[in-house]
Amino acid sequence: MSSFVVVANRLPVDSVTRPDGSHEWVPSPGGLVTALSPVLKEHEGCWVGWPGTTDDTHPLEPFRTEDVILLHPVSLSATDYEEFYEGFSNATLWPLYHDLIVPPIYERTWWHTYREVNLRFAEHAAKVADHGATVWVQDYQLQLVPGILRQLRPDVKIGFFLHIPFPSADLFRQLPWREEVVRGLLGADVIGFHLPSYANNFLSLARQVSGASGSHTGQPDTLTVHGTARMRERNAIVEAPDGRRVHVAAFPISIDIGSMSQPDAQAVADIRRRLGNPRHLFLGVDRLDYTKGILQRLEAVEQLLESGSLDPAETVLVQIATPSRERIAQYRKERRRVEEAVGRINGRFGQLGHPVVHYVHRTVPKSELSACYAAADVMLVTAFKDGMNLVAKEYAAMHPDGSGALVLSEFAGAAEELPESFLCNPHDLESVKRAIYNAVYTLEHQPEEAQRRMRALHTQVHEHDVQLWARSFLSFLKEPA
Ligand code: GDG
Repeated sequence: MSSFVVVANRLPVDSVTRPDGSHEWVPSPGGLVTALSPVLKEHEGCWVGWPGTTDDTHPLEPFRTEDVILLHPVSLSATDYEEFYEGFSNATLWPLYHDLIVPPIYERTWWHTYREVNLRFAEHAAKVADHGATVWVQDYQLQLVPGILRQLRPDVKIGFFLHIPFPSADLFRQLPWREEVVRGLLGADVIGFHLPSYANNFLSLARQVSGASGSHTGQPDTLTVHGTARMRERNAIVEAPDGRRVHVAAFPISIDIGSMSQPDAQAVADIRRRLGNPRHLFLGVDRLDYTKGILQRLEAVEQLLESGSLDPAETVLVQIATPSRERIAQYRKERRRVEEAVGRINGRFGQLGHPVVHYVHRTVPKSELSACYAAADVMLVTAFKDGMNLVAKEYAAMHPDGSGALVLSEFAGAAEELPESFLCNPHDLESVKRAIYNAVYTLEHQPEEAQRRMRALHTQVHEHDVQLWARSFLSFLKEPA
């Protein structure tokens, strides 16, 4: 039994098959794991999640990796994976929560599987949580867990954090199962979002979905949420149907800057040399997802090349597009469109031995990624909608000397914290082109201004790391202000 339990869709491990066919678990360190490791260690905590494989020949007993964190695997069948993960989580909730960049699919069988899988996660958490334990549930795949866990274990303290945006009430109301999702979330003691605006969206939704007086029919069509659900500064209180006070607050996530080592100057110079020492080196790093605006940034660069604002002989764009959710049709479509654009731009503007766009559709090692960040003159983050966007912060972390420039979408949560970037509206190609052009112009003609901006970005990220994020959430959960 543990006094601190993290519940997340994925366990922080990957299954790797050795050449002899046997398999081992290797840790997959991410910011969340690093931020939570000290707390997990201190409280002999554990992590409940899916190990990432639907192959049930693997034993699903609790295990530890080389690290000391105890992992409790929750199994998913191939059908669960299709309907809960690819279906409801990523073809219903993901597009709905990202403002309908593509149409969400509302499919009742997916919803039923989402409910079943959330029940399974909640039951696991209920089994391993000590009396009075703290349970921290993560993200959109598990929004019903707080509500179920509250019923199973009224003694535990429950926190929930949403890593993606929360849409405006008018969009969310499309969801046929909206009441259940809101009820699920209200099982928590604290519901955390990246930004006050997402929290406000949730609060006005809670008021709208609730109606004034609760359900007359016994059907869960109405939900009683009284009170003054209004964000004051960074937090607010909602009264849940059972009379509990639920705190709603904003905690902008960040990166583990301490674990990011600066690449040596040689590695950075090597990258630039391999790319032909371009005058302007642009970089994009994203999961290949339609929310990230990869195609639009390619088109913006293409038009700048076309108009002569950028010289193809002096320009290189490296686009790392990590494979993501490739069995979902919209992701395959996005990949096709991105790859067509890469081919077209290189066909139009590349020379033999000198493509303009270097496109990588693989996961690159962390050290190489850091070297790319450090080498790039201009980082392009042009998401149509993004909860936060850690890539923008990682780039700033790699430029302590004030070199480089960040082009950043207004629609990424990070824009709220990084106002010294070159902000753009990704829905307006002229705005993206302008931001790219301004970044290049400032670097070349106003180097002091460029340095001032990048230093401010670096300081912001340096002073607000992921450890601060985790500490703020957990201390608020312990003692809401
Ligand atoms: C969700 C929300 C929110 C990418 N390619 C490689 C690689 N990465 C790493 C980056 C970064 C992470 O993946 C991506 O994080 P983002 O925040 O940019 O985006 P999502 O994956 O959509 O994350 C987002 C986040 O949750 C946290 O709450 O900020 O808004 O959508 O760390 O470095 N890492 C390596 N190789 C790659 O090729 N090693």
